[in-house]
Amino acid sequence: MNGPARPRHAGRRIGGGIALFAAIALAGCSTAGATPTWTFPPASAGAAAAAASAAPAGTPSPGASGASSVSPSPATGTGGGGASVAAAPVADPNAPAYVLRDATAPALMTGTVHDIDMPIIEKDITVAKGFVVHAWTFGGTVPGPTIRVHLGDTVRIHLTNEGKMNHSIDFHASQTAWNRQMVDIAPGATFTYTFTADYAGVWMYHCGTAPALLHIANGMFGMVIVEPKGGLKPVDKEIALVQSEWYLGAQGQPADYAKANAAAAAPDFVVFNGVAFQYKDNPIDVPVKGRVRVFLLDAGPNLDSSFHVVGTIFDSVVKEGVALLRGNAGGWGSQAVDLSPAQGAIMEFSPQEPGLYVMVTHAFNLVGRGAMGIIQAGDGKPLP
Ligand SMILES: [Cu+2]
Repeated sequence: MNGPARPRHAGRRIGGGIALFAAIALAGCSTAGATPTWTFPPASAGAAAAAASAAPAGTPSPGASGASSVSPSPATGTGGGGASVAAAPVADPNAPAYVLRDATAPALMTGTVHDIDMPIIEKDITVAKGFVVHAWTFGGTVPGPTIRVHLGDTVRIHLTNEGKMNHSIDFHASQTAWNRQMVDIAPGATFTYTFTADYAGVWMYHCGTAPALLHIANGMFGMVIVEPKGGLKPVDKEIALVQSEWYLGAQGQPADYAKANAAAAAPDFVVFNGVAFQYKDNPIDVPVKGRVRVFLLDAGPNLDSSFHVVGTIFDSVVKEGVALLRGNAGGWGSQAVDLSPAQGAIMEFSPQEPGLYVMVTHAFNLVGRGAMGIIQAGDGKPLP
């Protein structure tokens, strides 16, 4: 379950997944109704401190990319500009453990018309061990819930702004006027954004309220998957990943606008699905020689992704509507898929032997900042 977005009809569940993830050696699982929520066990302060200090080599202290190395840019948008860069926080050993997000892609929604409740919620989220952001969210999670529909479906998103400031939403899968539907929603107000899924792909949605940079940097983004005509073929494992950056303010505060707005982006963390290194700590299980499909969105707000899975080759890639097809006559394959902010892709590969396959953005200055995870084929043990 990716978040508390509340579909209004049975069977139109958001963020549901297949049960393969159950095999992962996680320490804690609680259930709320029918939707499992995976979390780490509540760590004692000492354990949390140990975990924070045990971060892998290369894990940045936010101080390393903090105030001294970032020059705030002049304000070019509305609001927030020109502020000095916040003092970089240090890891808080008492910060709550992060909530693991199931990387399993949600199931295709049933039916052709979808009513989805998506409350806008401002809340504290642990984005890396020891670091808490007062995030602004769609549905209470960062990223917001992943929505997966058929080509041609009608999607109605019912938003209620439970926060303290204006927010809005912009679905890249839609074709609509900015000043009709991407409007500010005041605190306490509701708004329904309606679109038809006219084109297949992996699409971004995000808050567009000024400064949009800050609203995206503070967590307001998510993924829409529109399946192509005829649907996607079943595979053994589907993974949905959103790459994004965190530009930390003080502990427990929103992202730092001046830091996010710097011309030379220097994020504290670059993450898959909102949390640094969560899939390094909790590898994603796939079957040996099974087919694996990855839905990837680069939410930015600023940096590109170069997605690569060490030891595999993508035999099928659809990036922004351009396809490399499995079994093509020339025998072509792909090693890394480049996505600029707001671009999406679907990649497929098959791990050819048991063992561990590291997924990264191949911009290696960002790998040590959290954009790294492990895909485990079989029991993870390499062949002798
Ligand atoms: Cu917003």
